[in-house]
Parts: sequence; C-alpha cells; structure tokens
Amino acid sequence: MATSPSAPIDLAQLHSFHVALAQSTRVLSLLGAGLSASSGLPTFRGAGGLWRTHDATSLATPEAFEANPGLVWQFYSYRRHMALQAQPNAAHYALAELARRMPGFLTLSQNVDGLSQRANHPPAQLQLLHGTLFAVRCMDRELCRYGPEPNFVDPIVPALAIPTSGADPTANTTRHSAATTDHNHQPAQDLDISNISVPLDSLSPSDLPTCPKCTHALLRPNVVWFGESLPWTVLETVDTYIAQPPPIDLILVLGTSAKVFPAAGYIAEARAKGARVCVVNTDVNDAPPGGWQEGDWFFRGDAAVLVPMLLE
Ligand code: BV8
Repeated sequence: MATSPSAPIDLAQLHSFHVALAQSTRVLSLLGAGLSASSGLPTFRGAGGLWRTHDATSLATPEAFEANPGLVWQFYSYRRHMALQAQPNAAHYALAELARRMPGFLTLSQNVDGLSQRANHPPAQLQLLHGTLFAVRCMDRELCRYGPEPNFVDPIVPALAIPTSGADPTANTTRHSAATTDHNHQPAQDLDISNISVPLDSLSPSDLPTCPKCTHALLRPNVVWFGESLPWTVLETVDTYIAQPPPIDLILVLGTSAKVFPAAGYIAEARAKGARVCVVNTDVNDAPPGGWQEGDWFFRGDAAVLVPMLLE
C-alpha cells in the first residue's frame, strides 16, 4: 500500500499514479456507493447507511419482494426520489472524461443511482453490474417479459408518495385515499425509510406499479437482487474485456467496500491480468479482497475530491 491511511494525499504517490495512468491504455474502474456519497446519497454500510436499519437481504431479494412488495417498493421509490434529487459530482464527470480520452477505459458500476449516466459517461464504456433504479420490468418472466423499460416517474405510483414530515407517517390513514386526496402529500423524500411504518394493508398490489402489458403482474425495479445473476450480457462484456490482450494496466477501486460478489471479484481478476490497483476510500479497512499488495495505491478521502485529482 503506497499511501499511509491517515496522511494527507502524498504528492509523490499522486505523481507516481499520474505517470502510470499516462502510460496506460487499458484501465478498469469499479464504482461503489462511496462515489455518490458527496452527491448526498447514503451508502449502504456507512453511518446512516440505507441498509443499517434494514439488512440488505431483507429488502433486496426476490423473496422479500414476493413477501412484502409494498415495503420493497417503498424502499426503491425512496431511493429513486433521492437519486433524482442528487447531482453527479466531480468524480462522475472525471470518469466520463477519462472514458472519452481513453478508448480502452471501462467502468464497472455497482451503483444503481444513474449519476454516471447523468454525467454523460459514454454508455459503451459503462457496465451497470447491478442494474438501475430507473428502469422497470414485469415480474412475470415466463409469459409477459415486459421491459426493462426506462422509468423516471417520481413517485412511480401515487400510493408510494410519503407524507410530508409534518404529517404522522404512522397515522392509520389508508395511504391509498391519502395519496389521492391529501394535497400535502409529496413524493418520498428526506424521511428515513426505516422511520416509516407503512400501513401495509393499504398498499395492496393494485396500489403498486403493475405491468401495462399483461396488466396483472407487478412491475419491479430493474436492479439485480441478492441471489440473482448479474445480466448475462454484462457478465460476457466484462469477461471479454478482461480476457482480451493486452494486459490490463490499472483498476481504480472507487468508493466501494468490495464486499459484494461477483463485482468485487473483478479486482483480483484484473490483478491476475497484470493490473495495479488504486483504491480511493475514506476507510483504509475496506481493502481489496485478499488485502493490500505491493504496488497498490491507496488514497484516503472523498472520491469526489480525489478522483478528479487522480484523473486530471
Ligand atoms: C449472485 C442492487 C449468483 C440492489 C446490489 C461469491 C460469488 C458470487 C456471489 C456471492 C459470493 N459470496 C456471496 C455471494 C452472494 C451475494 C453477495 O455478494 N453477498 C454479499 C453480501 C456477501 N451476491 C449476489 O447475490 C449476487 N448474485 O451471486 O448470483 C447467481 C448466479 C447464477 C444464477 C443465479 C444466481 C448479486 C449481488 C447484487 C446485489 N445488488 N445492488 C440495490 O441496490 O438495492 S448490491 C449493492 O450493495 C450495491 O449495488 C453495491 O454493490 C453493494 C454495496 O456496496 P458498496 O457500493 O461498496 O457500498 P458500501 O456502503 O458497502 O460501501 C461504501 C464504501 O464507500 C465504503 O468502503 C466507504 O468507506 C466508502 N465511502 C463512503 N463515503 C465515501 C467513500 N469512499 C470515497 N469517498 C466517499 N465520500
């Protein structure tokens, strides 16, 4: 590891990274929630993390959706709203700029927030490993197969609007009527999802987004839930990139705890193809799987500040 975790950025290490980047033609980046933290989007495992109050697997699995579509849709509606309110930060733009100037650069994003896309990251150089909040598809994958279709409507259906903070979200009002008659309601925002005890009996399936094609099945967010395979086209694209010569020069690991697989596994795969690893993270303890190795760079701090410095 090249930079002590507590030191301010080491200019010698920054220079050595710049030299390596200037000599590189094939660079991967692996993006995590920390990249969007400065855009105001909470990470999953950090303080106040979205999943601190709800374990990931209690909200992001097909079984959770099957058991409680109202809560799971509330979680996603809340995140859709937050992401739409957020703006890409300087790191998103710096990565998009690197893609434009380096044809051999490929971004692997674990983020579903749409901020890389809104920073005009060239789409051919952006692989969305875990899908996006802003597309929906029909749950009926046998007969219907509607979608994925882009969808930026917020809230996606009126019943998913969350009461303004003045109102008592726990009031036993049936949300359905409240959402249609009480003009104080506004889309899900600020409130921490874990503080909302939704009278779920009022979120009947008919209140939730339903498929416009088959009209009977629910729509779901086009994200990859735990226990689901990453999209085969994405897997194939990434595997092809990693397998093809010449070797990979660098992998930038930006704002990720690197705990979710197979995404985190790409770090070791890139290393095996000769890549040096550059980590940007606020926490030195979130080392790449397998730990730090000789030649790694570690730049501690906010990705929104450090990534533009690294890629300038
Ligand atoms: C699958 C979409 C098989 C939904 C997400 C080994 C191999 C394969 C699978 C597994 C395996 N071991 C375990 C598994 C199962 C599982 C898994 O990995 N579990 C984990 C919990 C151990 N994996 C799966 O289920 C995957 N599917 O394997 O399928 C299969 C094959 C064929 C057929 C059928 C099935 C699917 C995983 C995808 C899950 N979906 N997202 C949604 O978002 O709601 S994952 C979700 O969590 C995110 O997308 C992201 O990937 C992950 C969160 O990670 P991070 O982005 O890193 O965020 P986190 O908060 O953890 O960390 C933030 C970091 O930023 C921290 O380090 C922090 O210090 C830092 N930071 C904070 N602020 C800043 C900062 N850094 C810089 N600047 C700052 N300002």
